Amino acid sequence: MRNRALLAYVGPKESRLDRKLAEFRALAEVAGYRPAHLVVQFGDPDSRFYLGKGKLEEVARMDFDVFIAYHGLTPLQFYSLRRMLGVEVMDRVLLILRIFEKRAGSMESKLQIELASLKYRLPMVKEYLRRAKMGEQIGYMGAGEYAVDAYYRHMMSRISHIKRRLDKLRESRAVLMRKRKDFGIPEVVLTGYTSVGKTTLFNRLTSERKYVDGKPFATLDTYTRRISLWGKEIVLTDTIGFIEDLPPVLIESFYSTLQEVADADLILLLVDASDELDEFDRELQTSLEVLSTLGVYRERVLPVLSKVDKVSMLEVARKALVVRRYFDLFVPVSAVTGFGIDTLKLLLFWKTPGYAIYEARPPAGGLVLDGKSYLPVKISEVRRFEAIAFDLYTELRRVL
Ligand SMILES: Nc1nc2c(ncn2[C@@H]2O[C@H](COP(=O)(O)OP(=O)(O)OP(=O)(O)O)[C@@H](O)[C@H]2O)c(=O)[nH]1
Ligand SMILES: [Mg+2]
Repeated sequence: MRNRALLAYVGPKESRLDRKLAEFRALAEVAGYRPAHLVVQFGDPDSRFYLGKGKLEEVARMDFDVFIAYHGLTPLQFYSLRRMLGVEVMDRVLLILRIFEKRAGSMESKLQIELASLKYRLPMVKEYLRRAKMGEQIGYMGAGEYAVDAYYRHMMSRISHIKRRLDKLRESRAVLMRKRKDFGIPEVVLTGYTSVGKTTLFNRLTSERKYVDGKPFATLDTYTRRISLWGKEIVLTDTIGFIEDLPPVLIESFYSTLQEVADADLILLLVDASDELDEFDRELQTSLEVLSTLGVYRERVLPVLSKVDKVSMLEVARKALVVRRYFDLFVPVSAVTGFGIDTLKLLLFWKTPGYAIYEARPPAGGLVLDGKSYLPVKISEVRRFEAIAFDLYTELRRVL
């Protein structure tokens, strides 16, 4: 198989570079490549070849089938590298798009990905066309000027066709969402960095068996399920994960689905409690940035510390301090052991609007939360229920 990849990074020396490169490598693997070489060069990327002259000569002697740059390449860089190296040239954006292409399930996400890919490749094709017009032998995908020109026009018409179809699909989804809102069913969405455990938690809360793995972008489609909490119906949605340095073209076309999701009543923001402290902080910040791009304000966000089974309580408390810089309230959970799930359910009940029930009875034998039993209580008023949820939460915070 011709899938040996050379991964190239040209940029500043930073403390978190190892992490970035590990994520880069994971992305390449998920896309189906075998990372054979990693070339790192500190400094500014070369405007023509991305790599500096010396490094480029070194690379030209290496054996690989595809060149993948960490940063987004300019049309000129694509063109020059391809001519120089004679292999397929990609960047991180195309890599992410390749993963999306492989994994997209629904018609809507397929169209969104194709749109993003067309938009991203358009300037490159333009560059080839410009050079062909100047009389250069371009050889884009083995084609001459006429074929590239035809391809360019095909891309343009495909873009407008996809846009129209997406508008229609979105309209029908918006109608569905308005209907749910009319019925007063609150909407809750799970968001957060890729691999934080959104789908695992979704499965736990809904008894679903959606696909989970430890690699980036396991989930691409938004899934929605209805759950019942002490008689109160809630619609829960699982979403695509965030990633650092998300290419704007992807935010634009793909995340418009998230935009609708962002209109939810409550947004659960998962952060992985088992990550190193600085990593944890970065993930929280990246997620908050994406959410603010989508126009989500913090009042509607409930932070969830995931995977707490992997670390000590002391460690969880350290992470909690970081979260408290941004939020007053948070809930630690483990979707694997079930720790904190009951508290999360109470908070979901408590923090979503449209209380429809005025009486809720805890299960016989009392309410069991995180392995502790609470006295059976009869709740005849929602306000009182809120107070209990709050007491339990305060108790948990005291323990932590
Ligand atoms: N120990 C532990 N592992 C967990 C927990 N939740 C999820 N995981 C693991 O973390 C990895 C990622 O889980 P997913 O649920 O796929 O994460 P996600 O946020 O949906 O990821 P994307 O869909 O890629 O954005 C998997 O290997 C899970 O088994 C948890 O509470 N504890
Ligand atoms: Mg997922």
